[in-house]
Amino acid sequence: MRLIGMYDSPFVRRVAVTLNLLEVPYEQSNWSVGRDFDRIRELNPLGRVPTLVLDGGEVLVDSATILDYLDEFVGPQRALVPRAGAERRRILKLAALATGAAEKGALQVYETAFRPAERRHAPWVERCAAQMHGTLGALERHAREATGAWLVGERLTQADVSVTCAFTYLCEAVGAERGTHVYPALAALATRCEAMPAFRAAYAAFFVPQPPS
Ligand SMILES: N[C@@H](CCC(=O)N[C@@H](CS)C(=O)NCC(=O)O)C(=O)O
Repeated sequence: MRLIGMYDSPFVRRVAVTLNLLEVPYEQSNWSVGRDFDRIRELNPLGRVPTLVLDGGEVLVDSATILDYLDEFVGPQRALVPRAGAERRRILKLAALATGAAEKGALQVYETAFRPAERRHAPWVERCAAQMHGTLGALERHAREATGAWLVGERLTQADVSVTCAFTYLCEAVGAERGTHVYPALAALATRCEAMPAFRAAYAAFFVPQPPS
């Protein structure tokens, strides 16, 4: 398998961490959505990462679709999301909230990376920031109230992976958390996860995307 995209993207990273946790071998093409826009579009008409190229040449797009495939690939005993039931719904909801918050963070980054200063619209950025913080607040409450060893139950799931990848990105790229006091339960989860080899092997410091020249 070949994973297209850089590890400073929370969407690419949750796929890479999942591949590592599930011990699925893969190659990474460290392509940037700015610099390598054209060749990403040859594989994925959206010009987005992550894009996953399977060994037979089939191309999968969008991190949620890719993660669903990886769970199917390793089978239900090792999957990071159960096939059915209340735990599945809770994990998918937390993962969707986390990636939604990451999308709102990315929109704030793009406003400065891709839009000229005179075209920026402060109310739009404020709206994105409010959505991001509202969602991080909801995730923080969930993390505080979790009764098991992890966000959902006693084993690490896709909720922990996605929340950690989104939270680390939002702290580094958008300054979502100024010190551990704002979202302490999320910070504790991220510290725990980021110490794991599967996360460490798929980390890159955030790099501001450059528009194609
Ligand atoms: N919903 C998508 C979001 C992926 C996404 O937004 N990726 C960013 C990189 S962080 C990207 O490709 N941005 C370039 C663009 O949308 O033009 C997913 O989960 O895979």
